[in-house]
Amino acid sequence: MAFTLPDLPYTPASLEPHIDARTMEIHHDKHHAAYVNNLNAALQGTEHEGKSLETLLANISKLPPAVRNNGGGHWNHSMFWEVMAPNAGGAPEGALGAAINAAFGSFDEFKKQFGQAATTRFGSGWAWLCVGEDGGLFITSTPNQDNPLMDVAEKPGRPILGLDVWEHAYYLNYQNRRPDYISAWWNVVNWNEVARRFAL
Ligand code: MN3
Repeated sequence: MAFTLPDLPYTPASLEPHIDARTMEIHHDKHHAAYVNNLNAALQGTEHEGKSLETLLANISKLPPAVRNNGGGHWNHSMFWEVMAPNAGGAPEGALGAAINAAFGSFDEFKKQFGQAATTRFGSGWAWLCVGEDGGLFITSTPNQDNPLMDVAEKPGRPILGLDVWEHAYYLNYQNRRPDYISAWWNVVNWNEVARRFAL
């Protein structure tokens, strides 16, 4: 069973003005599609064909770079579309809100630390909110298309929120202003989906 490109769960224009339609179209239809196609090509005819993406990521140190880059790219973007939504933003409530307060002191402090991780990730990569082995939350960032599910991760964990800080995610509208993109992105975070992932 080859991997397939998931549909965007909303129209490309629906995250405007925070993320523009053209960026969403190119990001999903070209970049994410390329990760899926290249991942399938890298696995075709190998003993790893048919394995779950999570299994591949957990053993990524033993797999070729094409699987790491494109398998990470496929997992990361599949999550990214889902943790955003139109008319979203605000602050998480319930168990997730409480866990964020417990880990970071307050929601504002969490946003500050997450924004810092996203801003200071040099070059291309991702910022993550993860659940650790002890069930507590932590923030980390990874280069390129790596993620905390990979056995090569500096800080392994289960990501429940991820922010793409590759230039392709924001350059058309924000050019070099990554911090402006990060500030705007909070307005489209789908906390219901993050809470669902937290509860898994
Ligand atoms: Mn991307």
